[in-house]
Amino acid sequence: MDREGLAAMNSLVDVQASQQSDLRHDWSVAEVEALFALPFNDLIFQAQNVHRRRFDANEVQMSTLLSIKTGGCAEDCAYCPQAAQYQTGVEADKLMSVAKVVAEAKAAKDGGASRYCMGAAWRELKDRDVEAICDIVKGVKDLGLETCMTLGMLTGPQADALAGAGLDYYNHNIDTSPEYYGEIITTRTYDDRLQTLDRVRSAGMKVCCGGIVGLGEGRRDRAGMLVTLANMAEHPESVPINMLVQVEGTPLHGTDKLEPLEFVRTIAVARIMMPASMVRLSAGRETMGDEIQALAFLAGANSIFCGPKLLTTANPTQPRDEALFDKLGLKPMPAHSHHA
Ligand code: SAM
Ligand code: DTB
Ligand code: SF4
Repeated sequence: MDREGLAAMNSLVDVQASQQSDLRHDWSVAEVEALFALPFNDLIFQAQNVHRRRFDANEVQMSTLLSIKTGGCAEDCAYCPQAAQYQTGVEADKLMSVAKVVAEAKAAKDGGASRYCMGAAWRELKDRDVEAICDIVKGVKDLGLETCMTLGMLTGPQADALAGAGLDYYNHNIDTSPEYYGEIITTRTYDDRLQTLDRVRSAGMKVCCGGIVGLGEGRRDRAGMLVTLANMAEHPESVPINMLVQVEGTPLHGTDKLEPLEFVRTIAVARIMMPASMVRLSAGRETMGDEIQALAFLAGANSIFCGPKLLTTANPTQPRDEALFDKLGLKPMPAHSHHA
């Protein structure tokens, strides 16, 4: 290598090293509350700066969701229309066939999705379903899509089996702060969640982990949730920030709505704390105006769920999202270019 080549290489190594060193894992809740309390313009400016160091600020990664096993869930998550004990009108269904899932995934790919996320309303994955789930992963991967699954709690060997089948991401949300968790779910603990996340990491899969705001939690809980995420040994590669979709029949239906600009602040703080992660403007877009979505992108969100349905509730249709992207000059992020 000539001298210029070596200099260029060294400066690249320096940039990479300085980018690594700005990934912190020692946040305190008080410090994060101080970020939340910044003047709005200062917070958004800081988040944009962090975002632009690693990402093209006009690119948004698109994932599509499919519920491969709907309803009848044994857990009591107070936000969830799929919990068996709430009367929400969601019918319990069996696990979808491999052929049906692959056909749905192909349609999503044709619609521009780069990642296919499949969710099951299970408390935990059962060993008897592992083979069918692995076949689904292989079928969707063969289409050239990235794969993500969310199936509830996993044992170590189950996580290894999913990784072996080629599953790229596992989604498992911590939902809220450790202090507020017991108000929302009583059938499992925060530690159960963290244990599954450890198993996903140990198996070598990428982690998709985030939470929900608008559950009636306080700002301190939003800060506490982000501290849990950012203080993990490695930041989750993907951080979905969901705005509660209020569903009639769930205990949280009728909860005071979160102020939309507080939602934008949560995205901005997540971006600042986890600069290299994909931050997803997740559930809740259906009832959000273009203005709040535009602010969320400005605050550093760079991923969305596209397609007319999340798991059981509505999401903006493709024409509506295309119109939004046109207005904002946004473009879909190409597959496999997501990691800063
Ligand atoms: N049963 C598995 C589990 O809970 O891990 C996977 C499916 S579960 C429906 C996936 C995630 O969706 C939950 O962790 C929660 O964060 C989110 N979610 C569920 N219902 C929601 C709602 N009404 N509004 C916003 N997010 C919701
Ligand atoms: C995530 O954080 N949000 C998605 C996905 N991961 C699985 C689910 C949102 C579900 C919203 C309610 C519903 O449609 O049932
Ligand atoms: Fe079940 Fe997941 Fe819904 Fe909780 S969020 S009730 S675990 S489907």
